Amino acid sequence: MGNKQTIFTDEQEPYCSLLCRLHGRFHELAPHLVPMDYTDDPDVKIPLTLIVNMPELKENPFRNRIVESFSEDGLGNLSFNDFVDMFSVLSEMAPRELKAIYAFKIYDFNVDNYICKEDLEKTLNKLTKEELTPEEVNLVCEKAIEEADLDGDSKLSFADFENMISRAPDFLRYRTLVTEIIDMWSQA
Ligand SMILES: [Ca+2]
Ligand SMILES: [Ca+2]
Repeated sequence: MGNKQTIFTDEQEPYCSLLCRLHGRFHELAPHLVPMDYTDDPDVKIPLTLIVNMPELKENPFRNRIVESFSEDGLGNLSFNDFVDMFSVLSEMAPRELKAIYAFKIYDFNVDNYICKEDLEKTLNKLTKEELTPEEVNLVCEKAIEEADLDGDSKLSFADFENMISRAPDFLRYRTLVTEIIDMWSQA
């Protein structure tokens, strides 16, 4: 599981029954791949194509990026540990900081550890269901980077991204970009 954080904050439900329930969901997705007995921690992974059709994800415009971001093999396949991590972070109760870390990964489409203008354009187009003209998208993304880019390299590191989130209330008229980044998780 590497050093990824797995945080259960759903106090309504005991840890064990939550884990059992998630295992049940994992098994249901691919009964032919996933054994019921997990005592030996079998090396089983479920492909992205099966995961993205789950009710929690199938309406989410970022479903593929979400699954890829939690996939330790980077190919979109999820082990049970990856699957548990994904549900922990998607949980309404997950700390904002942890959501921000994964939001950054998700919007970093080309996985270079920066959010550049192209990443931001893809993000905005998905969030607004392509209702904005290309000129509007261009303007918003340019302005967002200009305002959040602390070190002036014209792309957003995680520190810049945190800066963008903290400035959300002033974030042009498209503050929704940032609030939705956070809110979409709790709706997932
Ligand atoms: Ca990037
Ligand atoms: Ca920067």
